[in-house]
Amino acid sequence: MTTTPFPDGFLWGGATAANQIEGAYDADGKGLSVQDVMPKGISGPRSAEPTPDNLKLVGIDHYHRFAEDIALFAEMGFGVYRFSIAWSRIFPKGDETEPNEAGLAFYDRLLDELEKHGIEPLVTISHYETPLHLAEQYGGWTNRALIGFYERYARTLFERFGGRVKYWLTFNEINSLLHAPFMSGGIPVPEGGVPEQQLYQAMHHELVASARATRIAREVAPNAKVGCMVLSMPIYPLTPSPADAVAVMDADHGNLVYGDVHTRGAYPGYFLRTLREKGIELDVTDQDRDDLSNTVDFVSFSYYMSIAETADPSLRATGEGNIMGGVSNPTLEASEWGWQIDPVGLRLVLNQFWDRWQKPLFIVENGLGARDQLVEVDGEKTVIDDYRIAYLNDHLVQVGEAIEDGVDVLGYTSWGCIDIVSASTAQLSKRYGFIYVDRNDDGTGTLDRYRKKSFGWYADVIRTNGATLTR
Ligand code: BGP
Repeated sequence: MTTTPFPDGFLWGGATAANQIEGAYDADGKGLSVQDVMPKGISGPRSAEPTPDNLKLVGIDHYHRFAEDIALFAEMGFGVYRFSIAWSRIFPKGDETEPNEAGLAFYDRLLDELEKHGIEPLVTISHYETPLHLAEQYGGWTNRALIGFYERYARTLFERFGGRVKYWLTFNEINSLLHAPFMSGGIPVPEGGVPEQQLYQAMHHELVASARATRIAREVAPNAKVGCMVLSMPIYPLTPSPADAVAVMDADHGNLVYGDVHTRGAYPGYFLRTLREKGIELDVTDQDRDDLSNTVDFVSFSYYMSIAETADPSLRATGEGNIMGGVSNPTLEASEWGWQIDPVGLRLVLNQFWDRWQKPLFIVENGLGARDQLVEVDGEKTVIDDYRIAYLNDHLVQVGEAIEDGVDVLGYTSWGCIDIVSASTAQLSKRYGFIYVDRNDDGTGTLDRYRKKSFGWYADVIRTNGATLTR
């Protein structure tokens, strides 16, 4: 007899983001977003305007092929699909008073398709897609005015879709703001970097905006569940020395503060100490404090890797990693992009978040970015991606362990369930999907879709509610 630790009703599915999948960057009145001028991802230079080498302008043309893609998700048995709404489709510049109806209509059609297949939507309101105009004219989230623009945008979404979308996320990986200011916060980065005072103020503005969105949802969409979304990364001490343990605690606090504010409604003492020691004085109004008290219904997070930390500056050469790096852990292997693979870290993070916040958790990103080789088997094009199956299997086994530990986990959406453009490097060759998309880094390809081996594997996992996972 096969058993599974996953509870009935566990939500299995996949996740994407508008700017990485939709393409159609200027269709039906859409304005430009920061992504439209980031042809090389986080590390490359900005372009003055959209350039043809920017793969996101076409993405995988999901804007025109969403019905076909959702049918494939349904074939795998998805119970949930996480996608983001492109802010600049709804408010092309970001500061208008009236939304763009054609943009809203697109998401109506997408939701129709999900409903047809009985797939629960999970919507990210802002996923690294700040309208470019807000970056250029306002300085992005450094400017308090963005709270009002975001509030109008969020209210528009709750009013229009609140009856059909239950799960909402306010900001993707909100804790990446200090590390990737332009992509994450629409903050133009001058030579020498953005002053810390402004970065922390931007962080405060986003936290207030997130809490306001939660408050608005309670008013206009009472059935909605609103969650925050953080980039999770367990941090291990490089050695057992107390100094390294403190270095870990400090680094952890830098990430945990976002979840602490979202779940407790106020800034924790360790964060106030950080501000004091940096000589930063935040502009916090009474209204802000009142807004922050609107705490979330659940906490969601991405998980790809763990890192190590040390107090020894001579060892602090930064390891490669997802937006924020750390020190490489000598006990772990890494993906081709240098992200250290650590399934057990996912169990640790689930336990840490549950112990700390006592809110239901949703794993909304996890997966392996890898190069795939398209081959022909029995006349069908496919990819034999055993490496991806192994990665996902081992991580899901650890989710099962955490559930056995008593952690309340709502669901799991694997990242880039269909191949999309990478966020950090803007490549298509960094593939995460169960579905191969024929598009290459030079922009060539038919955009045809093919089922990989992992497609059938994931369908079995979903069908058996995890009983086919191998320990
Ligand atoms: C997260 C982002 C996603 C995403 C993923 C994988 O940080 O929320 O947008 O793409 O990481 O990263 P990458 O695409 O750089 O491999």
